[in-house]
Amino acid sequence: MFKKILIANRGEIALRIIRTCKEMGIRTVAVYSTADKDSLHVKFADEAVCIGKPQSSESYLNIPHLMAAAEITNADAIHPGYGFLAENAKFAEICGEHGIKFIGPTPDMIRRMGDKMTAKETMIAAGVPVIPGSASLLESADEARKVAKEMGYPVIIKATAGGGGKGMRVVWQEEELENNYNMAKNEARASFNNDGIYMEKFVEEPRHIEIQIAGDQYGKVCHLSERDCSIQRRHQKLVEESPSPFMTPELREKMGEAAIKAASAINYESVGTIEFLVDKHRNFYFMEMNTRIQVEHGVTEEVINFDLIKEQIKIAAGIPISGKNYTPQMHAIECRINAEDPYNDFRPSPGKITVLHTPGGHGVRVDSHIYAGYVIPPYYDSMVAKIITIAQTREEAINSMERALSEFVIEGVKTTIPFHQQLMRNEDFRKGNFTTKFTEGFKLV
Ligand code: MV4
Repeated sequence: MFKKILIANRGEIALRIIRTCKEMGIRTVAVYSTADKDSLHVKFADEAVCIGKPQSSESYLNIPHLMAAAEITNADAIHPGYGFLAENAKFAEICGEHGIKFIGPTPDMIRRMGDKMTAKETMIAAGVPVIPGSASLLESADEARKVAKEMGYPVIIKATAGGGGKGMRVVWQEEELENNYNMAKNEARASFNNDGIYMEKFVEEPRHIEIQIAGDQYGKVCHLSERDCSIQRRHQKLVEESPSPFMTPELREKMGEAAIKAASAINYESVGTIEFLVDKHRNFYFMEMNTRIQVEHGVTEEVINFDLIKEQIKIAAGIPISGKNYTPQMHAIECRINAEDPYNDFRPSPGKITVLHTPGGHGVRVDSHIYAGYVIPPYYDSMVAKIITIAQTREEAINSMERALSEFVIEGVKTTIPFHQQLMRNEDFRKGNFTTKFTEGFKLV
């Protein structure tokens, strides 16, 4: 087992990783930018190294600074958390070259899933259902027109280097195709320095349901059930839950097996997530694979009573997984609390937290790095806390969330708590009657 892990991240996920390391008897190294010198991850780690200026490019994304911090502290592994360098194949490669274990998949696995068309081709070869569309990258607007005509409109054009919703264009009729083709290609070139684009049939009002998987270094892969992440706004998840209110035992079995096939196709090692789009007939299609621990991993941890960070570290250390699949035994819902003004287009609201009271009690988990007097810097993600409530039934978990949200006091900055309070009272949400379009029609009062 590793003796000392450097955590190449900040905020709540850095704390989350430190917690598991402490329980496993592993020493921890925090890294921090000058904007984060008073952060909890710096205080809770065994050692801390300043790696640069506030801008991420000067600190949390700066590979030479991170490698120097790992070398001077003698860390034998690096945990990247999520975001920042978590899905950077080059970084994983450099860690390896320095004899430091990157806690995650190999650079090759990151690359193969990072390019979306390559990932899709891999899934087709493995027999995982994918959304009908172009068999490879589009060569011309003419080809795009042909593919669209065969499938029928609406269609969606996606950037192969995109993901997470960046650089997508929905086309409703042939007259709009050429223009959208050119715009998508130019956007992809400008954003990703890669103008590869492909086309799919546009699935209207789908659900986003993802399967957590784990694979070890010996070729064994298992699934750890699903999360429903359909409640999103501008491709930012706001609420996640498990089990999905749309799930059936048969669908879980099928999606679980497809997810295992998907991960096995690349001999995946580490924890990861297979994202699916699910249509109203419960047809499901591979969308993307996330080769990292995700923000919403805690939802799965609570419904199957399992420490995913511990599993991720054990896999990286070469310990085999049990190989059994999991079914949710509880219901868990997570609300992401962001320092944003939900009444003002979710505009970021950084600044000093003057008053803080965090909820607690039965069936409530709060993962957060904030404290009274903490100053939320403007440079990074605006998420300040995740509340997870856990209960026997979905209705009880929602009631518990309403109660927990009512106890949460954060003064000094605006937060998304009012949004979540109104969502928890929404009739359609309570009925489990929602798709990825839900927040577009949601009016905050
Ligand atoms: C789609 C789609 C409909 N049809 N692909 C958004 C993020 C990226 N992972 C892919 N996304 C979508 N791809 C086809 N063929 C709709 C979306 C989509 C979406 C997906 C999941 C969750 C929220 C979403 C919001 C808007 C669009």
